[in-house]
Amino acid sequence: MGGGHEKIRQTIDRLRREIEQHNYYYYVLDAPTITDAQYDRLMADLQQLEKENPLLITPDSPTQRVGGKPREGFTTVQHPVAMLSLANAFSDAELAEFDRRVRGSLGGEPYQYVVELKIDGLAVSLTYQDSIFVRGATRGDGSTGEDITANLKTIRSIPLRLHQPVDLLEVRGEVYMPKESFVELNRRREEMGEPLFANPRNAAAGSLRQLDPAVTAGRNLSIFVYGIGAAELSGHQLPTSHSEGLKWLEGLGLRVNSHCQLCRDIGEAISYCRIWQNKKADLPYQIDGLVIKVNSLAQQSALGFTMKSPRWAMAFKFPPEQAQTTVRDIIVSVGRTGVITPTAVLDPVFLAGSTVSRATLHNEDIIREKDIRIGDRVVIHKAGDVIPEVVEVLKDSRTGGEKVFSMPAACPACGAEVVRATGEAARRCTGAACPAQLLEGMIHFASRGAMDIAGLGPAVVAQLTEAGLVRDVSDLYSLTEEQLLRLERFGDKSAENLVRAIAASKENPLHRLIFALGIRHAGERAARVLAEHFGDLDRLMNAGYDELITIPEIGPKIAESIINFAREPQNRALIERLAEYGVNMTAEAAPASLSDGPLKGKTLVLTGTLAVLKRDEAKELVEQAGGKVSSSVSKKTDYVVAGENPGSKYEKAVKLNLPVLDEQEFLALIKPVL
Ligand code: 0OW
Repeated sequence: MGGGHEKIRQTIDRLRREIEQHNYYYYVLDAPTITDAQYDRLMADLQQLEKENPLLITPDSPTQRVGGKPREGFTTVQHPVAMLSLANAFSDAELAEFDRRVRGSLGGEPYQYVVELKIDGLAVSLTYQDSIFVRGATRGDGSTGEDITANLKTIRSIPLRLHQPVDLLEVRGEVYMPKESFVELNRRREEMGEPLFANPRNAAAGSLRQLDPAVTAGRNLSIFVYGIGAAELSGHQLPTSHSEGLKWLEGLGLRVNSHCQLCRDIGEAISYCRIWQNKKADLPYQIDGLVIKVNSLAQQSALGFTMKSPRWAMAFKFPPEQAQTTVRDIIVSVGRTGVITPTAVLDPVFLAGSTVSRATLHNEDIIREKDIRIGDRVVIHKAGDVIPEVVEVLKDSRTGGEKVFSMPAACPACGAEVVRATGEAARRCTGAACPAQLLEGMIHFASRGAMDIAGLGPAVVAQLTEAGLVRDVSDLYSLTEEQLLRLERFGDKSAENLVRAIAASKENPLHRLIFALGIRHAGERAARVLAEHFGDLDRLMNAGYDELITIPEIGPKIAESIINFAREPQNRALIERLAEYGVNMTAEAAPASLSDGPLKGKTLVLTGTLAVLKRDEAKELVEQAGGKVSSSVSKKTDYVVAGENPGSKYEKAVKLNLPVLDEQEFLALIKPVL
C-alpha cells in the first residue's frame, strides 16, 4: 500500500482515539471538552474516510456503534459466572438482622461495608477480550441471558476499548434510562398514540430488547458498572476490596456511580440509606434503594452465596412513596398531533419532593380499567419518581356522588369529530383547522420537506396565528405585505420576500402538498407514491380504502388515515380553498415513474455552490429525473455537478476521470423534467 494509504490509516486511528476520548469525557465523566458541533465534525470526517477506505473499518471504531440491521431474535448466552440477584431488606431491623448474620459468619473479624445506590434499570454483563468490547448480554435468569451486544454498543458510556490492556474481563452493570429521557419518550409516545412505559426501568428494558439497534440508539440509555464476573487479569494488581475494585474499573474507562460510601458499621450504612431516601428525587436517574456490601473480597468469598444471592450483600429497598387525594375534575387537552389527553385535577398534595395537583390519566382505557370518577378519593404515586399517576381508586370512600367521565365526542378546541383509530388507545381530533393543531400543522405545512416556504418558520407562524391573520394554511395565500408590515420584525424586504415565497409554493409538485397536509402516517415517501399513482389531489381524496391498500408501500394505517382525513368536511373545504388560490393540485407530467427520466439509474454528486439552484432543489430535480444523489465520489458516480469552489469531491472526480458538469450542462441534461 502506498505511503498515502499509511497516512490515511494514521488519520483514521487518530480520529478514532480522539472521538472515543470525547465519548469518555462526555458520557462517562459527564464533562465534555468540545462542543457537539466539533464532535460531529470529527465523526463526519471519520465516517467519510472509512467510507472511502472500507477495508480499514474495525469493530471498535466509534462509527460502528449503531451498526447492523435489525435482528430476527436474540441468541442466548451462558454466563461463565452466575449473575446473582440481591436479597432485600425493607426496614432497619432487617438490616440489623443481615449484619448479625455477617458478624456471626466472620467469627468476630472486623469488617466494613461499602454502600452503593441501587440503580433501577436492567442488569447486564459486558465482556472485553484483549481490551475490546466483544459481547454484551442481559442477566436473564442469572445463568442464561440474551445476546444484546449490538444494542449495548449504541450506549456511548460503554467504552468499545478499555483504557488499559486486559486479556479477558467480564463486567456487570445496570443499564438505565435517565428520568428526563423517560418523560420525553413517553410524551412522544403519547402524541403518537402509542402505549406508554410505566417507569424508566421498563423503558430501559424495552429499549435494550429492541431488535433494531438504531431504535436503541435513540433512547439515550446509560450505564453504571458495579462488579466483576469472569476475569483473566495477568499483569494487573488485583484489588482486595470491592471499593478498590470499583476504582480499578473506573481506571479502565468504565462508568462507576460516584455515590458509593465506605461505612464502618451497619449503623453508618443505615444513616447513609436515610440520606438518599430523602434525596433521591434530585438524582437524574431512578434508584429503588441502596446496596450494602461487605467490602473485603476475602470476606465476601468466606461468606459465599445462597442459591439466589450473595450472603455478603443486601439491598435496602425504599418503601413506595404514595399519597391520597381527591379527583376534583377530569379535563381534556388537545396535543400537537390532535391526540385528546385526559388529566385528573387533584386537591394539591405533597408527594416525593413536590406538590402535585395534576395527574395524567393517559387515555380512556386506563380511566375505565381503574374506574376513576370525578370526586373519587385516589392513591397517587410518581411513575419513575417523576410523573404523577393515579394508582387506584379508594372505592370504600365513595359517597355515590362521584361522576363517571366519558371522553368528548367532539374536539374541545374546534368541534370536529374525535375518532379512535383501530389498534390505537388514543382518540384524535380529525379537524385540519383545529386551532390546537393549527400551529403545529402550519409549521409542518411550510417546512423544508413539505411546501418549503422560506421565511415561514415556527416563530413567524406563531406571529401570524396570534395576530389572527391566518385561521388555517389556506389563509397564507391571502396574506398581503401590508398585513405583514403591521407585525413586529417585518420590514419591506422581509414582507415582500415572504409573500413571494408563499406565492411560489403554489407551483410545488403535488407530492409536497400531500405531505404538507399532514395526513397521519403519510410521510414524504408515501406522498410521492400517492402523487404518482393518483396524478391529482381530487382523485386521492375520493379514493376508496381497497384502492389505497393495493398501492405498493401504502399499508392499512396510511390508507385508513387518508380515508379519515378525506371524510372530514373541513379538510375538503380547506383543499377547495387552496385550489381557489391556485395551489397546484396535479402531479405535473412527471416521468411515467419515479425511476424514469433522463437520469434513470444514474448516481450524481453535487459539489460547490450552484448559482441558480439551491442544493436541495438540485437534489429534487435529480430525483425527478429518475436519478439518485450520493454524498461521496467513487467509481460508481455517473456525473459530478460542480458549482463554485467545488473542493475535494471535484479533485477526486478529475482523478477518477468522471464526467464533470457545470450547472448549465446539468440543467440542459435534465431539461425534459424542468
Ligand atoms: N442495581 C444496582 C446493583 C448494584 C450485585 C453483585 C452480586 C449480586 C448483586 O445498582 N449496585 N450492585 C449489585 O451487586 N447489584 C445491583 O443490581 C442487581 C443486579 C441483579 C439484580 C439487580 O439489578
